[in-house]
Amino acid sequence: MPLVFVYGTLQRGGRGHVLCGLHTQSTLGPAVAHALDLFLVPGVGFNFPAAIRGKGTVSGELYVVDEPTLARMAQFETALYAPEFVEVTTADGRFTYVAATFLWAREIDGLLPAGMDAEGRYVFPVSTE
Ligand code: PCA
Repeated sequence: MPLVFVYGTLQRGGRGHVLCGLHTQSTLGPAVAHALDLFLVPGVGFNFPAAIRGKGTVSGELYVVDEPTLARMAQFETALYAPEFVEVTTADGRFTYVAATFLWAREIDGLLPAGMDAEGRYVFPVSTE
């Protein structure tokens, strides 16, 4: 079954998490994705995150999902994002995998750089969205 890294609204507590049924799927827990940069797309009342290939590390969560869940996630992300493979390491640093993730598929002109946590990893905090 597909391994999927989520870093935005699909994270636990985010708007898309239960909607897509991710709460019913197995998780490998918190993880970081490599060689990405993270921006914020300004929205009405909230910003949403946009990761692209880059030099940074992005904090998120890793899931093993079934095909129906993956299909719901792709539908939720719309054509603004495209599924691509990235290297992801579990937060405990023990395991590195290649996982699918939804990268921003549009221009980044006008987007804001996302914030970082104490370890210098880009982070989109779902609790404050
Ligand atoms: N949803 C996807 C990509 C960005 C977003 O807000 C995610 O959580 O990984």
